Amino acid sequence: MNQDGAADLLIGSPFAPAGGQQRGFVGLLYAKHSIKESTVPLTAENLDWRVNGTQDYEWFGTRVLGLHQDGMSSKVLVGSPTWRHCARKNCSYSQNDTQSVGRASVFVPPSSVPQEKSVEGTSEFGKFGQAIAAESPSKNNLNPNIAYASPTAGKTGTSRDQRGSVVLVNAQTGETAKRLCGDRDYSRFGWDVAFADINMDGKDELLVSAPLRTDDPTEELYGGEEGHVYIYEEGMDSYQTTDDSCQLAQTLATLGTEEAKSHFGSALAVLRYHDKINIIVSAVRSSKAARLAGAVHVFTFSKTGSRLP
Ligand SMILES: [Ca+2]
Repeated sequence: MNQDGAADLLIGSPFAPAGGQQRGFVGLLYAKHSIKESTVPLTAENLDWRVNGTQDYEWFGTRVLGLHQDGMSSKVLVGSPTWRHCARKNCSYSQNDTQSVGRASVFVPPSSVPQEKSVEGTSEFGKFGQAIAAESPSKNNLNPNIAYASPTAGKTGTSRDQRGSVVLVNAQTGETAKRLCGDRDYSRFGWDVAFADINMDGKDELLVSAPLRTDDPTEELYGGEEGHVYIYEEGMDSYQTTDDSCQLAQTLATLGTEEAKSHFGSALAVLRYHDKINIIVSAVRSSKAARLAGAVHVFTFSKTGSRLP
């Protein structure tokens, strides 16, 4: 975060009281020799930088992301998925509040004042900012996007179908490039998001998980909640659906297992190793090994072809 070549530690603690009720906080611990040479008991007092949430139950720090660009100070993006639009000026509880809209705030440590206007969700109970990912800038891509997910958002601001949506926002201009939506009610599209250059063409692909997505509309006959992970190419073809503000897009590939109720896509991680990229997908309710034991699936992609171990 301070660009000295040693990786620092960013921590989110979304349920911490932080001066109220479950406001949450984020903290930053810089890598330094004093830590390397001894065992440091890590408590909130050790943090070099800390910012608290400002609204009760906003869960500030559910997602924390460091953002680095050449020649610029590193930024910290913080998601508060249960942040609400207050109806009252002093933000005390009101029945007219819009609940769990969610928002993402931007900080540049060591300052603890938000650097830019926060980005907010548009859907009541949409939980904007539950997952955030940033495309890596490259020679081929000087205008990286940030993906903000609202996994319980409806197709429109008022619908309650919980399809979920992901908004792609240009990191430089703040303009919205696309709003992708789940294709089926209650699929929780955007539960997690990640960027990774899977086809090794120098540009990141977007990964979006939908852990409750099922191919069985009855959720009784053969499936239910098996979950999918969608992979989209940058510059994907997308099309507007007729009755809403969402877009559906052509996928490069879809990952999944057939296991019902496994919630494939509960979390995503990307691990680069030499010339390979590993996409790690958890299925927290998998019963393959033992009842509800959970499973982690690793998909390895390389230039010479991909395989499914
Ligand atoms: Ca690529």
